[in-house]
Amino acid sequence: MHKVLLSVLLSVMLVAAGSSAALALQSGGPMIGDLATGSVVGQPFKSLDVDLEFIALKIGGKKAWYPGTAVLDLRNQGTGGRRGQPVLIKVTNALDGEHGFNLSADSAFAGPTSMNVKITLKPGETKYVGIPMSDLTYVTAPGNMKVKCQLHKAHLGSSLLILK
Ligand SMILES: [Cu+2]
Repeated sequence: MHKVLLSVLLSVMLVAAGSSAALALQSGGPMIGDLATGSVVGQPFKSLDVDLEFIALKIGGKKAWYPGTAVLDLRNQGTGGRRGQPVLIKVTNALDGEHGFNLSADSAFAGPTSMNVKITLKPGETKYVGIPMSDLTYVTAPGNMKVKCQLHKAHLGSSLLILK
Protein backbone atom coordinates (compact mmCIF):
# COMPACT_ATOMS: atom_id res chain seq x y z
CA MET A 1 0.00 0.00 0.00
CA HIS A 2 2.77 2.41 0.92
CA LYS A 3 4.63 1.47 -2.20
CA VAL A 4 1.64 2.43 -4.37
CA LEU A 5 1.23 5.75 -2.58
CA LEU A 6 4.92 6.50 -2.98
CA SER A 7 4.86 5.79 -6.68
CA VAL A 8 1.78 7.99 -7.14
CA LEU A 9 3.52 10.80 -5.24
CA LEU A 10 6.66 10.32 -7.27
CA SER A 11 4.82 10.44 -10.59
CA VAL A 12 2.97 13.61 -9.52
CA MET A 13 6.33 15.18 -8.70
CA LEU A 14 7.76 14.12 -12.05
CA VAL A 15 4.79 15.56 -13.93
CA ALA A 16 5.12 18.83 -12.03
CA ALA A 17 8.85 19.02 -12.78
CA GLY A 18 8.25 18.19 -16.42
CA SER A 19 5.62 20.85 -16.93
CA SER A 20 7.69 23.62 -15.36
CA ALA A 21 10.61 22.73 -17.64
CA ALA A 22 8.29 22.91 -20.63
CA LEU A 23 7.08 26.35 -19.56
CA ALA A 24 10.63 27.63 -19.29
CA LEU A 25 11.41 26.39 -22.79
CA GLN A 26 8.23 27.81 -24.28
CA SER A 27 9.28 31.43 -23.84
CA GLY A 28 12.60 31.47 -25.66
CA GLY A 29 12.34 35.24 -25.79
CA PRO A 30 14.40 37.74 -27.74
CA MET A 31 17.99 36.78 -28.57
CA ILE A 32 20.97 39.13 -28.78
CA GLY A 33 24.02 38.41 -30.91
CA ASP A 34 26.16 39.11 -33.94
CA LEU A 35 24.95 38.73 -37.52
CA ALA A 36 27.38 35.87 -38.23
CA THR A 37 26.72 33.74 -35.15
CA GLY A 38 23.36 34.81 -33.69
CA SER A 39 20.10 32.91 -34.04
CA VAL A 40 16.53 33.04 -32.79
CA VAL A 41 14.02 30.17 -32.62
CA GLY A 42 16.48 28.07 -34.62
CA GLN A 43 16.86 30.59 -37.45
CA PRO A 44 20.30 32.17 -38.01
CA PHE A 45 20.28 35.98 -38.02
CA LYS A 46 22.04 36.00 -41.39
CA SER A 47 19.09 34.14 -42.98
CA LEU A 48 16.65 36.87 -41.88
CA ASP A 49 15.92 40.31 -43.28
CA VAL A 50 16.76 43.29 -41.07
CA ASP A 51 13.39 44.83 -40.22
CA LEU A 52 14.57 47.84 -38.26
CA GLU A 53 17.77 49.70 -37.59
CA PHE A 54 18.54 51.92 -34.61
CA ILE A 55 21.66 54.06 -34.37
CA ALA A 56 22.94 55.98 -31.37
CA LEU A 57 24.25 59.28 -32.70
CA LYS A 58 24.38 63.00 -32.00
CA ILE A 59 21.52 65.14 -33.28
CA GLY A 60 21.80 68.89 -32.68
CA GLY A 61 24.46 68.31 -30.05
CA LYS A 62 22.30 65.77 -28.17
CA LYS A 63 22.85 62.06 -27.86
CA ALA A 64 19.87 60.24 -29.34
CA TRP A 65 18.59 56.93 -30.58
CA TYR A 66 17.77 57.42 -34.26
CA PRO A 67 15.14 57.32 -35.68
CA GLY A 68 12.98 59.00 -33.03
CA THR A 69 10.00 56.97 -34.22
CA ALA A 70 10.09 53.63 -36.01
CA VAL A 71 7.21 51.59 -37.39
CA LEU A 72 7.12 47.81 -37.52
CA ASP A 73 4.30 46.68 -39.80
CA LEU A 74 3.29 43.08 -39.07
CA ARG A 75 -0.11 43.26 -40.75
CA ASN A 76 0.85 41.28 -43.83
CA GLN A 77 1.16 37.83 -42.22
CA GLY A 78 -0.31 35.71 -45.02
CA THR A 79 1.13 34.22 -48.20
CA GLY A 80 3.86 36.50 -49.44
CA GLY A 81 4.03 38.09 -46.00
CA ARG A 82 6.52 37.23 -43.30
CA ARG A 83 4.79 33.96 -42.30
CA GLY A 84 5.83 34.12 -38.68
CA GLN A 85 9.44 34.93 -39.46
CA PRO A 86 11.20 36.46 -36.43
CA VAL A 87 11.85 40.18 -36.36
CA LEU A 88 15.49 41.24 -36.66
CA ILE A 89 16.66 44.61 -35.33
CA LYS A 90 20.12 46.02 -36.02
CA VAL A 91 21.48 48.24 -33.27
CA THR A 92 24.59 50.38 -33.72
CA ASN A 93 26.39 52.69 -31.35
CA ALA A 94 28.00 55.38 -33.55
CA LEU A 95 28.99 57.48 -30.54
CA ASP A 96 32.32 57.71 -28.71
CA GLY A 97 31.26 56.32 -25.34
CA GLU A 98 29.39 53.23 -24.16
CA HIS A 99 25.62 53.39 -24.62
CA GLY A 100 22.64 51.27 -23.71
CA PHE A 101 19.81 49.98 -25.86
CA ASN A 102 16.74 49.15 -23.80
CA LEU A 103 13.65 48.06 -25.72
CA SER A 104 10.60 47.60 -23.52
CA ALA A 105 6.87 48.07 -23.27
CA ASP A 106 7.68 50.82 -20.75
CA SER A 107 4.20 51.16 -19.36
CA ALA A 108 2.56 50.84 -15.99
CA PHE A 109 0.38 48.16 -17.57
CA ALA A 110 3.33 46.07 -18.70
CA GLY A 111 3.23 42.69 -17.00
CA PRO A 112 6.27 40.94 -15.54
CA THR A 113 6.46 38.76 -18.69
CA SER A 114 6.45 41.70 -21.10
CA MET A 115 9.47 42.07 -23.33
CA ASN A 116 12.47 43.94 -21.97
CA VAL A 117 15.66 43.81 -24.02
CA LYS A 118 18.79 45.42 -22.59
CA ILE A 119 22.14 45.70 -24.37
CA THR A 120 25.26 47.72 -23.60
CA LEU A 121 27.21 48.69 -26.72
CA LYS A 122 30.84 49.75 -26.90
CA PRO A 123 31.74 52.70 -29.15
CA GLY A 124 31.26 51.69 -32.77
CA GLU A 125 29.72 48.33 -31.85
CA THR A 126 26.80 46.72 -33.70
CA LYS A 127 24.52 44.03 -32.26
CA TYR A 128 21.43 42.29 -33.57
CA VAL A 129 18.24 41.49 -31.67
CA GLY A 130 16.09 38.63 -32.92
CA ILE A 131 12.52 38.58 -31.59
CA PRO A 132 10.22 35.56 -32.06
CA MET A 133 6.88 36.59 -33.54
CA SER A 134 5.04 35.07 -30.54
CA ASP A 135 6.77 37.57 -28.25
CA LEU A 136 5.43 40.45 -30.32
CA THR A 137 1.91 39.13 -30.70
CA TYR A 138 1.28 37.81 -27.18
CA VAL A 139 3.86 39.15 -24.75
CA THR A 140 3.77 42.71 -26.02
CA ALA A 141 0.20 43.72 -25.28
CA PRO A 142 0.55 47.40 -26.24
CA GLY A 143 1.38 48.21 -29.84
CA ASN A 144 3.87 50.79 -28.71
CA MET A 145 7.33 50.12 -27.32
CA LYS A 146 10.08 52.44 -26.12
CA VAL A 147 13.77 52.53 -26.86
CA LYS A 148 15.90 54.10 -24.16
CA CYS A 149 19.52 54.22 -23.11
CA GLN A 150 19.62 52.63 -19.66
CA LEU A 151 23.00 54.28 -18.97
CA HIS A 152 22.12 57.95 -19.54
CA LYS A 153 18.89 59.71 -18.57
CA ALA A 154 19.60 62.63 -20.96
CA HIS A 155 20.12 60.31 -23.96
CA LEU A 156 17.01 60.84 -26.13
CA GLY A 157 14.92 57.75 -26.74
CA SER A 158 12.80 56.42 -29.54
CA SER A 159 9.30 55.03 -29.99
CA LEU A 160 8.57 51.80 -31.79
CA LEU A 161 5.04 51.56 -33.13
CA ILE A 162 3.93 48.00 -33.91
CA LEU A 163 1.06 47.57 -36.38
CA LYS A 164 -0.58 44.16 -36.03
CU1 LIG B 1 23.56 56.68 -23.63
